[in-house]
Amino acid sequence: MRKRLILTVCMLCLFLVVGVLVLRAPFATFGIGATVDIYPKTLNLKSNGTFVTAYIELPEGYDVSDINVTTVFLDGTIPADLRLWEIGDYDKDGVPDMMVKFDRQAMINYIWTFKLYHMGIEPPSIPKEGVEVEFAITGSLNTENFEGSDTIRVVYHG
Ligand SMILES: [Ca+2]
Repeated sequence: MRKRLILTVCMLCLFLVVGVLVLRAPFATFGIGATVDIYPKTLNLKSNGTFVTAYIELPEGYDVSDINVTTVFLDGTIPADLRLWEIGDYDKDGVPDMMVKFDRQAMINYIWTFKLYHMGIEPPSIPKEGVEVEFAITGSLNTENFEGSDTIRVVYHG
């Protein structure tokens, strides 16, 4: 009788723990909604530029200078350059933003391999007007994560 009671209590605890984990999961992965602006708005896959720039703004109550730049990634794959970040207000809207830079050639390789390939586009078949590609930028500040995304046009001109 006692054994059954203990077993029941254990089962209830297990359901509780699993329930909490399931409910928490979506919040844990989503994090703070950031506003992200990626430049250039049109990226030529044949260009020899060095960097792609992104500006990150956080909602009220969060400070971009708390962002740990070593945690900032484009699509969870390409790390932000650790030397070239800067806090400013590029769009002059009174909300501070963090500028980060990503290696352009690494990004171009990533676009061919993981973006266009999955859209069924291969080098010769990229449309003349280009394609819209969305990128997510994620990172953390203190103990929280943020995530934001932006869409840019990708072209392939000689
Ligand atoms: Ca701003």
